[in-house]
Amino acid sequence: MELTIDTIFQTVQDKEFLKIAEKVLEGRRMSPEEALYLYKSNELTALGLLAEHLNRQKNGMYAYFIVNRQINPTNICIYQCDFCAFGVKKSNPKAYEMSLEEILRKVEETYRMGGREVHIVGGIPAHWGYEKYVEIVSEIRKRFPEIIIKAWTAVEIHHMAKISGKSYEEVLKELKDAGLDALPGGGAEIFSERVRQIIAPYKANAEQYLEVHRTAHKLGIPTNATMLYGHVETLEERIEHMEKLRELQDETGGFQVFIPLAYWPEGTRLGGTRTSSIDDLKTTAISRIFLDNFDHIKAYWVTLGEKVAQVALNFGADDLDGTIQEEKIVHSAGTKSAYGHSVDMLVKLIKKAGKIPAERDTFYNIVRVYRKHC
Ligand code: V47
Ligand code: SF4
Repeated sequence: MELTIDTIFQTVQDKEFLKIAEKVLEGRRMSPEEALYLYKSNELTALGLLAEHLNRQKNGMYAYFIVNRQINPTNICIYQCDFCAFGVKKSNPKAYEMSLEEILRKVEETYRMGGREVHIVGGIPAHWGYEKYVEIVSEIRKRFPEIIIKAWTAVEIHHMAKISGKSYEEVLKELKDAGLDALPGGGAEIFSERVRQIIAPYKANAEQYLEVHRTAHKLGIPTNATMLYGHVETLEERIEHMEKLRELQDETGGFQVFIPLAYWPEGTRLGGTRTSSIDDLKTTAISRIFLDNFDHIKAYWVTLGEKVAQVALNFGADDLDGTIQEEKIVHSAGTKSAYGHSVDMLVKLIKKAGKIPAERDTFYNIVRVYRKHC
């Protein structure tokens, strides 16, 4: 018997699951109630297959990565979110702040080794003025005209608007003129106000996060979107989060990728336990199916760990993020993944996951494909 998606699905006993799968395979949009059903269903392999089928329609056998570096200029942060072990008060012995020269040295190192992107986010110190954020971008742009600058989360943009008295549009225009190319997706956490009151009551809320991204898209600045899951949120709240992103993407089309971030509890005030691999794979797969208007789903190896990230590349994800070089945020919270990876290692991880490694830029333009013989 020829193995087709139909014959594989014959092994699935759950009639409701099959109805949802059929609907999705016909190209129809899944409802929040159906997404919740998939979370509660135990048909893990069929769920993975369904998500992977949809991923291959969008991305074929490619799995993407980028040669990049994360730079976190400071860990001093006024917001003190309870899930975050990275942001500390200025008086904390672990507090640090990089000088502009230090930041530029890191960018130079990245540029020299063929890096295409710097991903810059950090804590939010009370003593930083608005000009500091603009200066970091403009100095990098002056010295390195070609490097792609993906910098400042919506939370940082909201903060800049607050301290400068400018609108989101004015701040984003000024940053774009200074050399900003894209916004990362951090700061979204979970949009539910109930959850935000518990884990991050002080920083930009859901509406503000979404408005920053809406404004960026309007100005032609592409952005990414994240969801931090596995702490105090319900499954319904995860789906509501994805629904808000799906709605905004329908409106603007400006999101490039969705990044589910698994919560790490070590050293945080919130505490809790790690997510299970089953939850990680279900979340990857359901996001691939639910976010039908997103081209890419990231299996972020830092939060998933390299091994689960490889499996996630067969559960609907198509991107591993990058070489990163120096991840600090999730390492502060206990992740056991590496701090960074070489290109060789990422290529190997992707090949062993059965996919074709495609090196990309920030905008998902392919710059090199690593075929079998490479
Ligand atoms: O917003 C903080 C998360 C995010 C913890 O846009 C934690 O391409 C797990 O957004 N356990 C920052 N996660 C990282 C981020 C990101 C990473 C890679 C690529 C992109 C992109 C964006 O890290 C924060 C928060 O959601 N985070 N603490 C923690 N304990
Ligand atoms: Fe600060 Fe961001 Fe950490 Fe919140 S998540 S404490 S805003 S660094």
